[in-house]
Amino acid sequence: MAEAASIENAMHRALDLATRGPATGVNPQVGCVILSPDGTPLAEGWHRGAGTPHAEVDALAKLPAGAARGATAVVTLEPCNHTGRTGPCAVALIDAGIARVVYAVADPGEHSAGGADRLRAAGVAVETGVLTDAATHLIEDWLVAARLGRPFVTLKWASSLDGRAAAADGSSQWITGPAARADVHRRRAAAGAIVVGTGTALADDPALTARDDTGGLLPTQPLPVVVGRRALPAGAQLRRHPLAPLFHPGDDLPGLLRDLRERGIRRVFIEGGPTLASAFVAAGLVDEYLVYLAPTLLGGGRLALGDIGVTTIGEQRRLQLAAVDRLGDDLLLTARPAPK
Ligand code: AOF
Ligand code: ZN
Repeated sequence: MAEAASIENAMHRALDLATRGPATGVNPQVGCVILSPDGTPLAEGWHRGAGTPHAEVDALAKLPAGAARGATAVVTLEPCNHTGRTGPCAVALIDAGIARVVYAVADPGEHSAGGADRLRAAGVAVETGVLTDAATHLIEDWLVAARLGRPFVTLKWASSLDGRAAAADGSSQWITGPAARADVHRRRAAAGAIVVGTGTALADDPALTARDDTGGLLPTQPLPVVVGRRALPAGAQLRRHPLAPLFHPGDDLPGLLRDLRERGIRRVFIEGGPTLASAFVAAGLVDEYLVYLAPTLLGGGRLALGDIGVTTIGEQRRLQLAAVDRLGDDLLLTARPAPK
């Protein structure tokens, strides 16, 4: 039987293969490696997006009939159990005579889940827990959509070392340096939408475009979304965004996120201000926090967040630190809600 080290190597390879597929659209990125019983790679496959074969079927198709008998399939996502645009991968693996399946992440899909049970029922050895964190990270936006029916939400702010997001007079440009700003623009381009409140839209007159360091537009632009009831002036920069801004007058943030998901948006970037950011935090709708921390002091200016429903220490929102990166003279802290 293929040993743990060759299984882990194959999962690393399957993760690489998965990234060849599209990171947008309704389907996840999935990769698969088929190993002979002694651990030699026999075939590789990956998913190329909705309507095309799944990774397991893509890999099996590269083998002559009978060649997968007794083999191990290493796949980044639990093989599916449904007939959608393609047949169930669990059945394709069983029919090919696969003896063992190792997958990294369970499929939470309403219709597709249950592949592991189906494989076990057919006598296939099924294991999980290999590179699960990396595989989860790769498809985190798709997993949030499958579990919660909404896009993955990133909340970003920049603050001074004393935790201020603006000076006492409200001015906030610029706290961080060029490397941190370039990082924000790259992340804007990778998001489907950028959301701001009308307070920020009126006070800062942001363009909400994703730009390179010469000010040119990056090839993909997020949909600008403005939440609140106040109208923007005709001359606002946002009115010149290449995509017509979406105006959302209500406080119904889950409704807004559902609407964005229905438009095919998988990642949303919340850029403030403090009222909107606090509302997302209070509603438990933030999946990832990006805090750009600049070595400067603003004493007395406003904070990044206001009321998030925490009044006593026992109610604090504990986060997990996922990464610390230095960007020029600034730090980027990436944090996620602590698992419950
Ligand atoms: C797998 N392997 O490579 C992928 C899976 O509409 P369909 O038929 O393409 O099914 C899409 C669902 O199948 C998707 O929501 C997810 O649950 C699963 N994706 N499963 O076994 C794959 N891409
Ligand atoms: Zn499948």
